[in-house]
Amino acid sequence: MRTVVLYNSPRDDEAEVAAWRGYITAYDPAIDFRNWPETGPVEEIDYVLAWIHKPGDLARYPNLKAIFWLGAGVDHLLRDKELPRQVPIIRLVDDGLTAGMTEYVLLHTLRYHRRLPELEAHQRERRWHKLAYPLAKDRRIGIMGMGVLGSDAASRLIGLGFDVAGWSRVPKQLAGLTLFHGDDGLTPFLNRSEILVCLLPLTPATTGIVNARTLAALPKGATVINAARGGHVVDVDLIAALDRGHIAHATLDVFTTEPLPVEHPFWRHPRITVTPHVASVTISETASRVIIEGLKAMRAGRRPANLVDLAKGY
Ligand code: NDP
Ligand code: OXD
Repeated sequence: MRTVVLYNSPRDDEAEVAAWRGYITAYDPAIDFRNWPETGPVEEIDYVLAWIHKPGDLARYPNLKAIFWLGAGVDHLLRDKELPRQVPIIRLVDDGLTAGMTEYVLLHTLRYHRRLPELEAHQRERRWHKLAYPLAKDRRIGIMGMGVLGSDAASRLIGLGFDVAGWSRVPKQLAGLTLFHGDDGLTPFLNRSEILVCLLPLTPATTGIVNARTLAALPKGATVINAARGGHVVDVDLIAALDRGHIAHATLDVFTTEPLPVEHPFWRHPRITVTPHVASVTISETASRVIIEGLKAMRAGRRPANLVDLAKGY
């Protein structure tokens, strides 16, 4: 029987769609690969590959067998009030995506560890001034979110000799890491985090988690890297903590409104680095392999990996 796959990522350009078409049809030339909004008869659609789709659209396909989400964070998808909740959702867990995020976390933690923002400020003043920095073993890094991305970044940082702690929802054990969990673990985790990295999913429980109270729990002079979702940060609280000098610098890749509006104060704050949601990007070359494994599992009646748990919200 014919399988119809609908690609539903309206922001992608033709080259990106063509790449996905190539990978999926190389796996099975009999797959009828369609690109939204050219859906054809909606009852023919078996699988959707989606990213930042038009809310409500996924309810239009009565015979949908699975939604393959082309990103790791499913918050946009779960905000869709018409999401067909009985359809399995498979999120993206892909070595390419993980490697990209780990590079971003290493780039910015090393930048803070070696005090690069201060050296850059000195360069602007033509000031030759050597700044001390601790050994990596004496630098405490805290990663909120010990999932696929957080644990990979943590293991690379441990490899460089850093003193790394992680915070998760439920207890876990990972070699070489100091681990905290749950509400009770949050304050002790923050108290020791000189460089805080947010790699949490955006859920009702984590929305606004980087706020006046949690920022105040970090050591004075701490730095913050948010590569998860803009909704994790209370923008005004972060700016207040920076302006007070409690937080030394922040690197933000994600924002409540994207693109970040031109008038937003983050753009021109002297101690904020803004990147345009590029901490890691989905690369079809590696991501398509994972999607194909998921398609194979679904077509063979097996349970695919990386199913989203709607009750947990990630
Ligand atoms: P995972 O689902 O693998 O990991 C999520 C982690 O967060 C888990 O350790 C989980 O705890 C923890 N967590 C969830 N809720 C809570 C809570 N209430 N309290 C404490 N810990 C909690 O996700 P990934 O690592 O794959 O991705 C993380 C996020 O990164 C994505 O959701 C996405 O938003 C963001 N992202 C951003 C990108 C970018 O370019 N900026 C690119 C890719 C992803 P537990 O282990 O106990 O379940
Ligand atoms: C993702 C993202 O969730 O790109 O994968 O933000």
